[in-house]
Amino acid sequence: SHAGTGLRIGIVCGKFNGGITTRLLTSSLDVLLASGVNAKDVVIAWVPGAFEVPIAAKRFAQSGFDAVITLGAVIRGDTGHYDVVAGECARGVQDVQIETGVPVVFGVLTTNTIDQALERSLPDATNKGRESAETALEMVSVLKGIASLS
Ligand code: INI
Repeated sequence: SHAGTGLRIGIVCGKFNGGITTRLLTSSLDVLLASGVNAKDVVIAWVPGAFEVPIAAKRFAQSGFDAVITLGAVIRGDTGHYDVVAGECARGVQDVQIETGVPVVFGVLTTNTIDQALERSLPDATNKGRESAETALEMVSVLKGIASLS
């Protein structure tokens, strides 16, 4: 597939639970590069945790990137404020894509246990980072298709 040729993609990746988020990032990059995105056109911003994801995503969306992929891992077992961190991250990410019109993909795992997070970041087709990169490419294409009708 050459769906990614010429695209600039921003990736926001949480450092919190970095062992998991790195697995998501690796799979995301695999998909992007295989689709024809040039490595120099992929910019990665590491943020402390999921709560900081939306503001970095917004900066990418305002800076000419074609799509933004957000990657993180919020694990309920680890935190008393799981619902706040996960909820605010999701809300912020959706706000950014609606406000800017740039697709911002939610590749933030929200799980009850570390085992569930590990399962969703295996190096196979079920990896959430892989799925997120595929969604980013698909949404760029969908939005271009809609724009071409007008
Ligand atoms: N951030 C995460 O990305 N995942 C978590 O599981 C998590 N927990 O467990 O608290 C987490 N907290 C940090 C948060 O995202 C912010 O970095 C912090 O609150 C500073 O704003």
